[in-house]
Amino acid sequence: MADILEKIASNLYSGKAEEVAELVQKALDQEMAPAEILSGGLIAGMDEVGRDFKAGDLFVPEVLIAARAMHAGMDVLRPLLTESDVPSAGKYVIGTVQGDLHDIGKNLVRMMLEGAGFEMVDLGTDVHPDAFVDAVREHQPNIVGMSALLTTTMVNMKTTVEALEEAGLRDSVKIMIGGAPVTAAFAEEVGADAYAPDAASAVDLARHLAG
Ligand code: B12
Repeated sequence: MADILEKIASNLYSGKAEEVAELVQKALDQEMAPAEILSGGLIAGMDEVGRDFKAGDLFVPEVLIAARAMHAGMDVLRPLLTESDVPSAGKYVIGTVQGDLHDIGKNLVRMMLEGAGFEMVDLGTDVHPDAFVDAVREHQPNIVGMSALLTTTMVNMKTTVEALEEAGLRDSVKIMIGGAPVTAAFAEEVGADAYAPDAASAVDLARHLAG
């Protein structure tokens, strides 16, 4: 069992998208739980990519190819993570903040929230504060979620909170933030309502905030 997770991780590391998708399907056929495949295979592989990228052993093109393989694996899991007949748990607008192109974590959070019954509006990456404001005005969500992976773009979470305040919309939504460099203390500092360290706790938190 663990062997297949290692294979998923190592194929993801090498950017073999087709193989990753096939292995994820194989793990599912062996009745492995989607959450286990996600954390023990896909996320474990991406963690290794992150470590070697940081150490200078991998470069942006390799990381991009690994990210594509991660998405291929996530595509296989998506129907299972989002399969549910539960009534809407609320509306949720999500996006990666301005200047930031990282979307793997955001997409995972979106998938898990979809699975928990939230109606998701995904604004994508590099989202300008005004685009968050427009989306809140248009969709009137219960919650807005922002993702940032760079220390240089985290500040745009504050800018977005301020833009919502200026538009008179701050009190109409709860704001959740996340991403590797983000902390609970930072959430407080920028005036967000909450922080979640991963997709599973994002679901618990969203249920709590929307309830
Ligand atoms: C993949 C990757 C890329 C890919 C992104 C592809 C894509 N489609 O996303 C590419 C190659 C494009 C890239 C580019 C760059 N990257 Co990059 N990248 C990474 C890497 C290796 C993995 C990130 C990832 O996907 N992790 C896996 C996911 C599942 O984890 P996650 O994002 O943290 O998400 C989880 C939680 O944080 C949380 N969460 C996330 N979002 C949200 C939102 C909400 C609302 C909530 C509640 C929770 C939540 O839940 C998620 C699931 O559990 C990291 C290293 C790392 N270990 O983080 C570097 C890293 C983030 N990148 C880094 C850098 C420097 C860059 C570049 C500047 C490199 C360059 N010189 O060009 C560019 C910047 C581009 C830009 N403008 O954004 C640095 C950032 C350093 C810093 N202190 O700011 C890192 C940390 C690598 C490093 N150690 O040096 N990168």
